[in-house]
Amino acid sequence: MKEAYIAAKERWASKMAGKEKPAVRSENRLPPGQRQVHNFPVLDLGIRPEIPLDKWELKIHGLVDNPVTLGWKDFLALPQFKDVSDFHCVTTWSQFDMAWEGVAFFTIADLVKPKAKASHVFFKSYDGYSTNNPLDACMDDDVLIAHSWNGQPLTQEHGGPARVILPKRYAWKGAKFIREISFMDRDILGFWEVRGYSNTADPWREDRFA
Ligand SMILES: Nc1nc2c(c(=O)[nH]1)N[C@H]1C(S)=C(S)[C@@H](COP(=O)(O)O)O[C@H]1N2
Ligand SMILES: [Mo]
Repeated sequence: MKEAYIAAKERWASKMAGKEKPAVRSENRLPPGQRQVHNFPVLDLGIRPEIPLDKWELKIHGLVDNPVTLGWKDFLALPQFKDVSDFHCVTTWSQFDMAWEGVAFFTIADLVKPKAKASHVFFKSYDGYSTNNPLDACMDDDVLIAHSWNGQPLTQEHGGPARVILPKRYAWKGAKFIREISFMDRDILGFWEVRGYSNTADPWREDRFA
């Protein structure tokens, strides 16, 4: 696990330095049971909260040495990260080459300094949504809190001001309208996870439902 972490952090560092070559993507990018779309469907709970940027806050706390609450300017002042990844929704659509910009999860972790016993992360959103992930899954080179997509600020329907992107999991594992990130020493289930969705959510193994 330590080796996987170091390898991921190395890949991330080379992306941050702008040294990453264009990603060589496999021929077989479509996970089983998925179909490629070229639009960007919207999936939400029917609530699209309106959060003025001067009221927006991201609280990051729990088992960390340095809990913080970021305002919008604080968030934009953190090192910025751009990455391109594929997006897989459990309702069987996938979209390739999504260009995200925001703050890498590695940067968030370096800022708050998770304690050794932190093993899971719980995400809460402004629309009442929540989701959970193992810390290891968050510490990958393609995980970020995005404020822009394809060069434009995230629209409200797609989770603006900011949303979590976790490309290696089904998209419900990435919270739109992100409000709070809690580091924990146990796993608690989020909105869809308590409603029968898989907790692992790996598109390549079709972990759709628990
Ligand atoms: N806050 C919040 N985040 C959310 C959701 C939601 O309803 N509320 N839906 C999830 C689901 S099921 C998917 S597929 C993606 C959809 O993102 P999109 O609407 O930008 O396509 O967001 C995920 N994150
Ligand atoms: Mo979804």
